[in-house]
Amino acid sequence: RPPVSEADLSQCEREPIHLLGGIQPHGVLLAFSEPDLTLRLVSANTEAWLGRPPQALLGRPLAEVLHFSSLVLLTRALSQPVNGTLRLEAAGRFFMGLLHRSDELAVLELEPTEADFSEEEALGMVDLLLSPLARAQGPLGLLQAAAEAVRALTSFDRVMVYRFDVDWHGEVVAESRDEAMDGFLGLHFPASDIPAQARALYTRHTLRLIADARAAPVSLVPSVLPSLGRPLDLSGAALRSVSPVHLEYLANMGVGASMSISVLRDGRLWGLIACHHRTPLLVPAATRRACDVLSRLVSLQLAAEERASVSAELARRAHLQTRLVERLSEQAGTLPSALSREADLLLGITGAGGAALLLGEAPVLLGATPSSKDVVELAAWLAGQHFDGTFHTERLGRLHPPAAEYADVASGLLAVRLDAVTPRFVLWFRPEVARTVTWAGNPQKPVVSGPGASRLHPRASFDAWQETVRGASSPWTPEDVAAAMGFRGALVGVLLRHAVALARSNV
Ligand code: BLA
Repeated sequence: RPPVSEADLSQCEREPIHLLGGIQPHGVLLAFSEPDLTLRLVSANTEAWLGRPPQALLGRPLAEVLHFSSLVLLTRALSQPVNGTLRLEAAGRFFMGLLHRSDELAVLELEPTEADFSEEEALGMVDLLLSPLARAQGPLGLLQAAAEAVRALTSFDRVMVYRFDVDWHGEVVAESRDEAMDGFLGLHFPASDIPAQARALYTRHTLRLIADARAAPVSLVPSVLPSLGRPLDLSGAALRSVSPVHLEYLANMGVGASMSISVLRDGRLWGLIACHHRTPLLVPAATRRACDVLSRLVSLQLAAEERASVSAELARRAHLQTRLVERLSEQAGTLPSALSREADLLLGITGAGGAALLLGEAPVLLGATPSSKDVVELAAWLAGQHFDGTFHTERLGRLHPPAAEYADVASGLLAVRLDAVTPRFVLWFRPEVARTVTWAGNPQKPVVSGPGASRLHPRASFDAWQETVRGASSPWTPEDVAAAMGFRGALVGVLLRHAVALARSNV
């Protein structure tokens, strides 16, 4: 395989990965027309698996390949709306058959299979499938249990749960691995590692197995469909061959086999359960289905657990805010000094690293903030911005260039303005996220050289990710913004009471 060049890398998003015109060599593909069941396209490796070369099969009826009883099974499956896996006999051996339709052909993929699962094995599998759901343990505990269950089901050397962020970069949030494998837990990777068309495909087809990352692909015969002038669309084919760029990425990671199971939330790709093995690993079709079911169960449970943890978080913030307002009402002295005594509460309600209060007098700074002078200048700029109640950004430096100087403490800004007339604000700051993430891999590991290789190395990939998030904080969630609004309302109330008390004492 020729090395991947920088030019290939810049084409990443445009590579038509469903039209590469090849399959992985661990099975055979037969495409036939209906209802005549005549073979129209086959993979080039039929002789090895079925004893007849492609030219001897094309134009022939499928009945010449499949055992009669298997043909009956297949015909029945063709009339069903959902196509599962079929145990089929051909050329004197058993295969797992996977059936789907593409480009007006029925596509049958055959994978060699070992003996059927025993009833005990099948029940053991169900136990494993349900094991992550058994304990209520919060979203991260659930994902950790899911990684462990997939590893137990498949025997992969490393199983990770990879969660996408809003900008499609991702983070490894749970991991179960053989001790000899590098750990990736906590590492972030750029969005380009899994390009948009691959993510789209994983949304529709939720399991992807690369059984041998070093194996050469097998071509299809004919390579181009005469009616369409392009290769057969392999979007739905389990055997679909792999982009050479991704194969190089896997090689650089020392991965011999990989499997990814999509985790969807509300029909959207939330993350992947990503599995690695040092050597080739042919995960049987039944085990793959079990993993797919597990991932769907986990995603349902995750939605429930996340709802619970969001409401717990909202309750916690509401509690902090009540305490804060109580303290402010109790405490004598000016409001800013009362607020600065409650710095932890004030930062806690929005999850900020620092805050500034501009209530008319000199700014009061709490936690990690820009300098007083910078804060005054920032407030003057904010006073000229039109916003309704709150203003927030993860990249202040882009909107307000002087802020690039203090991106380390204030890449993120969440601001509330107390009223429309006076420029009084509460500002919350968040640091640049790149500073809050650490590389957990082995920095001594040699980086592979060659064109493209440096960007396709997970270590370099991490550096690239750090580049893309320079000047950005972690995002403000709707809960953070709601908490800021809530605090603004409470603060305005406290200010009013102070003003009334002041007016009374002056009478
Ligand atoms: C696919 N890239 C993937 C997949 C993963 C990753 C999980 C799914 C297929 C699989 O399971 O192997 C990326 N794997 C990771 C990441 C981690 C991991 C981030 O283990 C972190 C721990 N890849 C690149 C670049 C390109 C690229 C620069 O790094 C540009 C061409 C392409 N990645 C690429 C393509 C696929 C892919 C084309 C689709 C492969 C396919 O399904 O055919």
